[in-house]
Amino acid sequence: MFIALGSNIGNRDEHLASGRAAIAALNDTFIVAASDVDETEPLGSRQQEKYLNQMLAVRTQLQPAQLLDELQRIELANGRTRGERWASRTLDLDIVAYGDVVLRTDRLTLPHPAIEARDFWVRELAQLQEQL
Ligand code: A4P
Ligand code: MG
Repeated sequence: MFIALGSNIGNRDEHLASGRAAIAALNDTFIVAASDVDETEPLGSRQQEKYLNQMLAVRTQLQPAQLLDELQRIELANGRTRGERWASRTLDLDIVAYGDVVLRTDRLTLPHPAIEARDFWVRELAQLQEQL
């Protein structure tokens, strides 16, 4: 199971570290590998600060919807406000893939539709595969 972290406001390194710690603290959940932290140009046309992005390989007993609840709680605890889509954010946590699960509900699409479209995700996934 892979979780992508992104931050482009404030102390980005601290937001990622805090996200990693909160994920590691979830019940029956373990971070088994971490990619490098990448600094990336903001996607899309709007003016934004650069992002720090990172991906984690995680083992968890939580079901996808439960995991999404927890990730959204962690985002909020890290000062995330939900305005317009793709707005700047302190911490974004996306489930990139959950095993072989294919899902399309109002709340959750798996695998994440951008899994092959983002160069940095492809690079980070490759780094994780090497460690597993
Ligand atoms: N949702 C559906 N599927 C998933 C999933 N697999 N993982 C729903 C997580 N959430 C999922 O997300 C909107 C809704 O997507 C959630 O309520 C959830 O039910 P959000 O985090 O509130 O909004 P968002 O992040 O602005 O939208 P979205 O579509 O998740 O955008 P992305 O893909 O997160 O892109 N540029 C760089 N360089 N690096 C980035 O990381 N990220 C974004 C946002 C834009 N530009 C970026 C980056
Ligand atoms: Mg998101």
